[in-house]
Amino acid sequence: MSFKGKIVFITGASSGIGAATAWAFAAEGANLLLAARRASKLAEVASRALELGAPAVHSVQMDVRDHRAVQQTIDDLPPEWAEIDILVNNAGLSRGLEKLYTGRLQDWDEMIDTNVKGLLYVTRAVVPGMVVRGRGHVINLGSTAGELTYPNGAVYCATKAAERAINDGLRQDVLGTPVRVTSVDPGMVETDFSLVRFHGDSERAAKVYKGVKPLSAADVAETIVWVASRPAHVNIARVLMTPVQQANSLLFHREG
Ligand code: 8X3
Repeated sequence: MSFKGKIVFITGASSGIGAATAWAFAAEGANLLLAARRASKLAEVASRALELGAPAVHSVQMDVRDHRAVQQTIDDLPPEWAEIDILVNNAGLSRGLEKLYTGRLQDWDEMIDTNVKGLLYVTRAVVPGMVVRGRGHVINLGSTAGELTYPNGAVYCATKAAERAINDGLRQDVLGTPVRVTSVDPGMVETDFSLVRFHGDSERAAKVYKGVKPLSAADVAETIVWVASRPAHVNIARVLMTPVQQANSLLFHREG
């Protein structure tokens, strides 16, 4: 399948898996609609995407937590960008790693508002157009955390369990249309994920990856492009992927 002439909309595109996904689709010749809160970071991702072969890139500053802004962004798209073919619901984060009964409410709100409500808002704004046009693919970013809850991570894990339910629910609700729905669920990926989780504590973040060769953002991006490039009648429901040194969200083999 060729991505030439296709519009790929990626949320959380300013860094990590979102940026890597933009670059992977750029190399396949897709047109990229990129969204994130940080406009300057987004501009850097966009210029690299053009260098890598994207014929056109359109960037929008958008916070997925703001449902009015999300709907407005979609409603205001220039006509040549309005017909989104592939939506990559990537925006998401973790905040904090501590016992549920001592967790920070602010951290919980941030995760739930972004990972669950933001995912819903963007999906609600984009999928009606896909159904009307009779084409489209929604690719949601899940996690091993949605499959198996780990200690001190209940709320983050709950958001990814919710992503799994939403992904499976959407696939049932678009049945009878050609729209495809996929969840890509990585385990440990080396991005700013842990730095964000630990509120910028880089020493603590580095320990997460100690003795393990994690997945790269590019590994995940490659998988996203793969699910999107299956023939139109093939729907990959879910891809669970980890480093070889990780069996699930609880079990690792660490060197040294
Ligand atoms: C990221 C994987 O195990 O750090 O979703 O929660 S984990």
